[in-house]
Amino acid sequence: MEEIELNIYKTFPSDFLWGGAIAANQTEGAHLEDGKGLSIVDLMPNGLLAGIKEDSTDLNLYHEGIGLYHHYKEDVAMFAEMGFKVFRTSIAWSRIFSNGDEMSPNEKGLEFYDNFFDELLKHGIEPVVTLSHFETPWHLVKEYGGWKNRKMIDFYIRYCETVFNRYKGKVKYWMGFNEINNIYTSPTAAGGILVEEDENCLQAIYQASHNCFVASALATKLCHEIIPGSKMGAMLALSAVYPNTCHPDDVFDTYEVRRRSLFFGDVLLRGAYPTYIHRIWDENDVHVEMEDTDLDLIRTYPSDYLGFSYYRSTTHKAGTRILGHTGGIAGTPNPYLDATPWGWQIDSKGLRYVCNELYDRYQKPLFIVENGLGTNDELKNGEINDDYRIDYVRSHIEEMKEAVIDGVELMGYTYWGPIDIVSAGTGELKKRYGFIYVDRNNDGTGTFKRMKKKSFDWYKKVIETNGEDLK
Ligand code: P53
Repeated sequence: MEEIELNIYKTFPSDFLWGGAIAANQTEGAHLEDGKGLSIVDLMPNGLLAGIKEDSTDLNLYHEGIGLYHHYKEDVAMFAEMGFKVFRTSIAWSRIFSNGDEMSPNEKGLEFYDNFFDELLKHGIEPVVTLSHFETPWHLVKEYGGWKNRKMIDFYIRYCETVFNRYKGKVKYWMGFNEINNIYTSPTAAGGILVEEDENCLQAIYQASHNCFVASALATKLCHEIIPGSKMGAMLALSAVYPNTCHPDDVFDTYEVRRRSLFFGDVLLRGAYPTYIHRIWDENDVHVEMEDTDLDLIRTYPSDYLGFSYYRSTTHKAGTRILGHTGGIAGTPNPYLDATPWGWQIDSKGLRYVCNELYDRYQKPLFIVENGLGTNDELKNGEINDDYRIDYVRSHIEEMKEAVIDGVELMGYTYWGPIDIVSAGTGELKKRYGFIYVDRNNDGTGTFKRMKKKSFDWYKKVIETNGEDLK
């Protein structure tokens, strides 16, 4: 009998990728600087949940972000001090192709990421790059209808080819589309489309998704060809969803809600449309246009790993499903959990649950690329004692370790917002995630000065001990 080699871990593997994660649009600022064009968030002053407001005069905090475009050396030095092995950020597509449909890239934009990635590598930090993080160039949405239009595949692939060639010696880990499954609730941010009042919303969503799946397959192919040994990940929002009660209707409806998210993983990781989607399409009059070779491409070039965000759990009551409309799944209160001031229920056990659920389903490596606590921080005598943040991260890392012992293949953990950033959901700065405080406020005041919070040294020790010392 052949001997089977078992990967049995009692704790995190020694090459576990500890680090932090941000997105270009929530941090860089430098609005329209060095040839950057408009991206969708530039027209979302109140965040993605409020959506596009074309003529709004409201303050848009994304325009200045936390000034990372000019502060990145100082910031990278602080990430290095915490011992980050990896750092996840996105490339702002509209810095490379300002409108999105140009034939040649903007050299200034390319130079910025060369410098940024070099700075990370100089400190021994490997970049992990999201290609599209709620950052579709506005021109492509307005003029072409965004991802509803198949032409987007060509624009996206031109952008991918440009950055793969440019950064091939610097970046090995990539992700195609941030939280693509959020297209149901945030079609513009996650799917780069505008849904008209009189339009069949699900038709638009599934057509755009299909175009993204083809683009992802082509990008994965290109990535492997241009950068040998590289890994292309899918990226989904996969916080946990529980049934509101043990009533079979709640249980089954919750399963259906979850499936709507896992659908994206099913296509991107297993390389095929699952059978259950046909009933959904049929009942909603959805007809997805495909070209002959699309399904072949999707099958031949699946994603290499699954990156996902996990913040909380929600509970779901049968009949309250509002997929396909902005606003999201509100959920019912869970009496067993505490919530943040933003109503996000804190549930570390849910992370172990989700890791097991996803690994059972896909048997591909998982990468927790977002997890963190966004809340108010109070500055007292020049200090921030964010023990609540330490508690949050500690309990999630404990459950992550359990998942590793359960047998889940976990590549790494990048804490979301290791430095305070502008929130994606609500476009504000008051909802802080950082181990590093940034002096910048909702009303646009502040010096952009950086300062360590108590959690900074704590996270440094966690990485130093490979997740052993969580005290
Ligand atoms: P914020 C919910 C709502 C909006 C964006 O969110 C979200 C989610 C969580 O699934 O997605 C991610 O900033 C996103 C990040 C974002 C983070 O969650 O509203 O990938 O860009 O910042 C946290 O607190």
